[in-house]
Amino acid sequence: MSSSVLSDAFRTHPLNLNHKVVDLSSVEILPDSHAWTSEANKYSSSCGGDISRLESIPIINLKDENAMELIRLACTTWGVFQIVNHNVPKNLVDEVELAGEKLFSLPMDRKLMAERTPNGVSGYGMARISSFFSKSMWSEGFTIVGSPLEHAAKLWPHDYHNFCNTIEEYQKEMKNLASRLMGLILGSLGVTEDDVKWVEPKGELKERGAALQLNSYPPCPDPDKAMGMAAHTDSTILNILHQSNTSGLQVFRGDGIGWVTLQPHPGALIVVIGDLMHILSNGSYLNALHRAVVNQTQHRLSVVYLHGPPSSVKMGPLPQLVDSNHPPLYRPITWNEYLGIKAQYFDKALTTISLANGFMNADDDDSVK
Ligand SMILES: O=C(O)CCC(=O)C(=O)O
Repeated sequence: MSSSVLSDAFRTHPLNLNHKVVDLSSVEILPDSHAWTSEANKYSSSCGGDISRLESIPIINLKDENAMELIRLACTTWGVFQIVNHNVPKNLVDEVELAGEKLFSLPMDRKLMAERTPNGVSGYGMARISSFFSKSMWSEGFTIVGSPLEHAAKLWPHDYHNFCNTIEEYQKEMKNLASRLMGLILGSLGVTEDDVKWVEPKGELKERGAALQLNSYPPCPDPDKAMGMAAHTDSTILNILHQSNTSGLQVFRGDGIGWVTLQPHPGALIVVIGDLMHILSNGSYLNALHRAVVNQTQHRLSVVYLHGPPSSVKMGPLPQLVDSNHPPLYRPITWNEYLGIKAQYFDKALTTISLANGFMNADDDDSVK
């Protein structure tokens, strides 16, 4: 089900096909197509504001008895936090990173055999958000929705089992961790999982709104002018991100602090609050604006688990968080509809469903499940 949700939204708003996949490992001079300047785009690194060295993103021990309160604080000030003692085996995280390295180091003609089609969601290609920008990003990606088998068999016709086993094992661990995080995050909002039954529907991974995204950022000849992944918020409830031991992920603090680099912390996973959790929390939890920058010498890799809701559920601010002093800030919406709006309006998507703007269709007043 999740694959059809994602495909439908992208099929309605196809990718900008002007972006060609370029073999970045063989490029010695930054081509104009990849040169971001402040004039060219407000999302480029050269005009992104200060990089703060004074602030650091919270690291939360999930075994800490105050974990819920710390999560609340992190979600209201950052919209992102790192977690340790999360129970995901270190060797599995190492294996998934190695699987990603093996994939991205394949020759380009082999990777293109598993290329994502303009109408598809799974497979090899550029960052999904590329279609919103006139400049190309200095990265390549591989998206897995459901089983990795079809594409893995194209990449390694005789030897795809190890890759598939590792990915499937990691997907299972991420699904469990996402459920645990949902319990903690909802708890930190004063809501129980029983209040929000749709959060944990029974069913297989393939029926749920989830995807795994591998991102690769090769060394770049002119990193100050390039952008690994342009600034965006995630269209999910939350994402769980592992980054290899090279920094590059930056989070924007809107309260005058600017861009803050998320330094790799041994054994930590990063939790990024997405647009849908921002809506559920009635605006109190921040959907982190983040981007990935590149460097001249080191290859960087990230593995991102995207956790979304079941496709058919209309969700809006949780009723427990709404009263006469806290009117609902957004109209209820399904994930499918939201992905379509995001594909069209990108950073303005939330504004189009904001009730503060008086924007509301006659058929949009269903109560939240
Ligand atoms: O690679 C990173 O650190 C960022 C990835 C990301 O933001 C994404 O996949 O949405």
